[in-house]
Amino acid sequence: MKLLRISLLVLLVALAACRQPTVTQTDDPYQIALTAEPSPPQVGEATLFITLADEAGEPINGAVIDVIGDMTHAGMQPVIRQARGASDSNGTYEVPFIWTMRGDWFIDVTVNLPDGTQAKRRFTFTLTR
Ligand SMILES: [Cu+2]
Repeated sequence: MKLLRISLLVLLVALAACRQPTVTQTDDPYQIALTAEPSPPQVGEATLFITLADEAGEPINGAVIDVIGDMTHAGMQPVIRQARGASDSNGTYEVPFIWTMRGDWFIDVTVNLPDGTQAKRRFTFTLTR
């Protein structure tokens, strides 16, 4: 995948043990896709590629995307990231990530669009190694 000059802001934040229930999918017209490299995913460093487009498939740049990676079991330290796409990123947002354990993961993506609206999706992955 070719990426053009994407500026990234990466935040690593410790999260309190008590979490709020979250909406994992909003009803909106946006096309949001997420892939992980390497694929299939394995424990260790990774890169998430999130693509964002409108209803017509036109890429949306300039969004701020919050990413929370967590697992289905209790007591997990979530992996928290944030990405900002450059104005010429062609709707692709590159997020450095780390898979810290094998097992069942979910990646909650919150897209903060330039017009102030939010779109949320949940993506699931199973790491076997
Ligand atoms: Cu875990």
